[in-house]
Amino acid sequence: MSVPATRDVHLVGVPMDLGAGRRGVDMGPSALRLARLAAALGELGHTVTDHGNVEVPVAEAVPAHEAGDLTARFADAIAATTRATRGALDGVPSAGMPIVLGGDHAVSLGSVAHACARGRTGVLWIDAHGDLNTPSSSPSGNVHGMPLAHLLGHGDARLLAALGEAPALRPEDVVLVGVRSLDPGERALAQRLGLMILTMADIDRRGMAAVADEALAALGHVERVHVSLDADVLDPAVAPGVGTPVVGGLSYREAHLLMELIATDGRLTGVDLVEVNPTLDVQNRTAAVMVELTASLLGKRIM
Ligand SMILES: [Mn+2]
Repeated sequence: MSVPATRDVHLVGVPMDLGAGRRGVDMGPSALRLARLAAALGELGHTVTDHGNVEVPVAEAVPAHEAGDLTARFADAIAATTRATRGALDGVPSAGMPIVLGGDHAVSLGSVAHACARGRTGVLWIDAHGDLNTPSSSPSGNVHGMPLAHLLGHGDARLLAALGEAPALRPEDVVLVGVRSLDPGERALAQRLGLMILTMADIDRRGMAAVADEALAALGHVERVHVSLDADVLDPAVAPGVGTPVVGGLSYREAHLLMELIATDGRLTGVDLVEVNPTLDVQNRTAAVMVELTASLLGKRIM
């Protein structure tokens, strides 16, 4: 089994909770740093540079009319943060591996757009949800339920403009893994685009090893693979510190196996660690699990 060479890892925090329905996920970058993310990767031989945090508007300081846009709450502020995130990632050398610390999943608007601008990139969206709503389909107006739809070119014009010049992500360049909660509009968009969604039922029936192989094979046509890891893909018993928990998620071992198989594949070019909410967590357990999974993703092995 091949193990990836040591990498030049770059941490970029995006302390944003504007896309989430529940506050506190803006403390995610701190929780991940406190859980010794840099040290865990350093112990594997990687060099780690921490770029600090992108500046993100505070919800209370955003004009009330924008916060009250019930179809895409805080869209202007999230668009600005998307641009700022892309700008911060420009500081990562092209051979480096960015790890974006969220923040709610809307931080991936910036990270995935940036990855795609550097070259055609396959995305593994590892999540309990589809994040495929648009302002017209979203039941909540919370943008953290919409980033993947926007990256695919569908949704709010302000958010789409913030993704930059890179062409939208192609449907065949995305695989969702671990999904167990889709809104009707999300299911319709996924079917219209022909997205590959590997659900918890697929993992139950065929096992994680087969599902991971299937996901990576579906992205066999790209040289770059970006992992967008939402903590809520894990079972809430493993990762209680998330804003939108859904029962029946990945076990600790299933999640590690998925990370190990992605690492072995050798095409990983970037990672998002999102939706860790310390205010809902138990003694930083969720951040600790996310750090352990990141170590597996970057080559940690039992033997
Ligand atoms: Mn998500």
